[in-house]
Amino acid sequence: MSDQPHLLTESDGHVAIVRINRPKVLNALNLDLMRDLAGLLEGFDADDSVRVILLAGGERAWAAGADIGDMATATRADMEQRDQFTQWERIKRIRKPIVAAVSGFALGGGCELMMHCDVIVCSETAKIGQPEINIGVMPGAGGTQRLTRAVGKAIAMDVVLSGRFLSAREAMSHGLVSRVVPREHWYDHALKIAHAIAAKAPISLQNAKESVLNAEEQNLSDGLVRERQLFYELFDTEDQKEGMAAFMEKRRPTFTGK
Ligand code: CO8
Repeated sequence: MSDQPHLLTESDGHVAIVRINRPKVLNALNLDLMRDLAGLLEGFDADDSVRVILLAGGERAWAAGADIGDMATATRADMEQRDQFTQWERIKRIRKPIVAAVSGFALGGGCELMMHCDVIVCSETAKIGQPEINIGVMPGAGGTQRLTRAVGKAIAMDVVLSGRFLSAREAMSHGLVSRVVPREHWYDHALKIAHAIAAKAPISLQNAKESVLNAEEQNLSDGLVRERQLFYELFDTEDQKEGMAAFMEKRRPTFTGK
């Protein structure tokens, strides 16, 4: 583990692990943490030995939102001056798959951070919501947009306007999370899934991630055009040759990321 106190890092084969570590405030996301998180993720994105990033919280909280202490007395000008959403944009641009290991509270900015991840593995204990309405504000790091795209207007309005929490099962049934796993195995399961993804061809993973994310931003025709380009690109890779040869030869492929 590294010595960045609010973020712990570890590497496990091709999986880089980041754990949010502010348990006393339920992993509230302060400005320094978000800046450091963006920097760490960019470092892993540029590191050829890393194929997948696992982003985990603690057992009681993935993250209970932005740090309210940072914002309680802020003016509009203070908030604009901080330009904190730059960090979120940096996280949005990470090309490698990010697996979220979520247990306990994923609220406000915590839910928004979870939605920046690609595969969301959730303990059955998870409580997910956008409760900013209870403290006189509203989601600001993509909550109204990504939540609505994920679950549709009816549920998004309910969650955002009432501030109620979704259980893991509800979140799963609405398409907000990828998998719900037993509480005692939430972390191990997420790590296992990260390793399973890390065994795939790295360039395929990145192209596929880009293409799926395009579906949130582009219209169908543009998304299909880009998908085709990304698909063709993969035929320039050694891993495509290896993957298809391995299939024909009835053996497991060995992917090198080339
Ligand atoms: N910020 C700062 N401290 C927090 C936060 C938070 N978001 N959440 C919890 N804490 C602290 C509590 O103040 C408490 O500290 P202390 O022990 O010193 O009193 C400690 O964590 C434990 O919390 P509770 O005692 O409240 O624990 P409970 O089990 O009773 O309640 C809850 C758990 C329900 C999660 C409750 O703590 C809660 O409601 N937290 C706030 C949730 C919230 O409103 N989140 C949204 C915040 S605003 C936001 O995220 C906006 C994002 C927009 C942009 C992002 C920019 C970075």
